[in-house]
Amino acid sequence: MHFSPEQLKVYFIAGSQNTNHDVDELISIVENACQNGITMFQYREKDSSTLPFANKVAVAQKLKTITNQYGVPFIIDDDIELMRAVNADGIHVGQDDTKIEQVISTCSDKIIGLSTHDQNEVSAANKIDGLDYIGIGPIFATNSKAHVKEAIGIDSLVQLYALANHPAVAIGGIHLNNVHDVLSTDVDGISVISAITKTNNFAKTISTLKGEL
Ligand code: TZP
Ligand code: MG
Repeated sequence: MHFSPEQLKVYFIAGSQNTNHDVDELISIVENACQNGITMFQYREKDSSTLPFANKVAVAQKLKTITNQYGVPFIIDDDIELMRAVNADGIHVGQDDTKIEQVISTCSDKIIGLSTHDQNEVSAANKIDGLDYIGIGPIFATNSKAHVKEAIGIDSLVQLYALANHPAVAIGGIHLNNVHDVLSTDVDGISVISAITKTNNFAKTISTLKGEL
């Protein structure tokens, strides 16, 4: 799938660890999120995830069938083998994951994203050809990621986005009560886990994350 920065607008991330290891609930949430307007999805089995590879492939295939129906790009977190197994649209890696150089050289046909946290990481990302977008964060404190780095806040988001020469999505602790501050920056989009996995109103949550409400 061709990448365009508008796809970053509401970038939902989830894996079985975000639904108490209930895979059916994960699938149902992703379907609801697609129906209500997310623009990109990342399947992220990490942290306390216990799914064996074969199960990840089975879940990823189901999720990709759903996201395809809605034209939502399907991205895999840090697993080239899984990405290939289901012919996902892209791959996202963090600084301590599979090296971005390896991802670029082996996945040039895919959408490629990289997480960044500070000026050094954004400057280094600026020099990487073939990178489609960066994540900047965590913006606020979050419980959704193990070993998460310190929250950087809105002022640092503005500075890092100004420095960046790739489209960027803000991530970490973004909820309906603080998304307005993030939307007031120029950042291309908002990425969330719990704002969507824990919502009881998908339509309202996703519209608010888009800045429509
Ligand atoms: N990377 C940086 S913060 C984060 C990830 C995967 C977790 C975001 O989850 P939430 O629930 O939106 O804070
Ligand atoms: Mg990652």
